Amino acid sequence: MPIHNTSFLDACRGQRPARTPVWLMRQAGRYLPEYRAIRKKVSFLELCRTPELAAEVTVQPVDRLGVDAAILFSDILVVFDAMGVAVEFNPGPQLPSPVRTNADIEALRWGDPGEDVGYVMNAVRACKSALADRVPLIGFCGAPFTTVSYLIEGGGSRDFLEVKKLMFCEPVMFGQLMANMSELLARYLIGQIDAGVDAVQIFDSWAGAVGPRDYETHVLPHTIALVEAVRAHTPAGRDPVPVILFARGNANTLALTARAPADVIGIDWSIELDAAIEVVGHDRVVQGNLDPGVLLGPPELIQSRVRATLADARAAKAHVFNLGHGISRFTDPEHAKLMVDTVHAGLSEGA
Ligand code: 1CP
Repeated sequence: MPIHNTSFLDACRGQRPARTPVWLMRQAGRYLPEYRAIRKKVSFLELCRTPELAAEVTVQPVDRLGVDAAILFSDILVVFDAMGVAVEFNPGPQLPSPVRTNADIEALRWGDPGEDVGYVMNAVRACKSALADRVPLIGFCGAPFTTVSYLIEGGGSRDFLEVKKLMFCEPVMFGQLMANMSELLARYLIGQIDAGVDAVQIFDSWAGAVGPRDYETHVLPHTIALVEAVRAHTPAGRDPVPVILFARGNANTLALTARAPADVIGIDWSIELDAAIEVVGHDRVVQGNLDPGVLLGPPELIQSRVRATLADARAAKAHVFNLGHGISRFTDPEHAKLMVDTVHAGLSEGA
């Protein structure tokens, strides 16, 4: 069955649909009472590993907010199941045994995501069936650097000193780890595509942890390899799926990020969207970039900031409206709905 609402996929492919498509990073989650109700009964990992429940929370924001795309409910770190690396969520991720030494790295398994993380592929199928082609489904993974950062730091980090120690003291080993991760993530995303996702997003949430020179040398080549491997894959009987690359943290590295041949460049909220478009080029499709904190403000402010972002986006080839990072758990769902409705209302002629 063809998808009914194609505005998101049309924009990803460089067209300007009648209404600007919109979805929110982290749109399924703790700001929604219906999500909290399910989380009272099951742990986060059980939720990720139970396809019917993952599908239920994936559809929740589509029902409540009327967004133009759904994103698979999962986490960037479940891919560690293909590597024999344990991870706990309380609620942020924690690794009981972070990977730091040569011996740790040599002990890593580079498994088969289709099998070892088969519950994600089953969740994709359950989501597609629950969505019944109302809107497209986005699959995702972490970028090699963000994923490797969690592996080495063992959780979130302020200064990323363990990652930098390995990167600067053992650059060859670090490069090999990044290359292996990039290949694993490519197989993981291709598995999601073959299971049915309509687009994929690569989250480089910690790209801003390194300076531009180190980003260019140690990080970006592996991100580009991942984007290229995924874009080279054409699922049987379907069009190639668009790839969105979202690298957070540093407007200074945006020009470098834009070298990646992603169909859509995600923009974080640290730069105004018109300035970001100057950097990435008017021939690119952009996604973003309302500060998620704006949704904690009053309704009039939300509306005016949404309109300002829509006006800025006119300089791009096409635009997918989104936040400039994940929605805060303290957001009033009514404010998220107002954001979506204001995007859909668009700008009046000449505004
Ligand atoms: O208690 C709970 O319910 C757990 C909270 C939670 C949730 C709802 C975590 C733990 N992960 C998720 C879901 C999740 N994670 C999604 C769901 C789909 C959607 O968008 O609706 C997605 C896309 C992610 C991706 C993710 N996980 C990223 C990249 C995006 C970003 O926000 O930068 C990162 C960095 C993670 C790691 C992670 N997992 C969980 C948390 C709280 C974090 C981040 C913070 C940290 O490092 O402590």
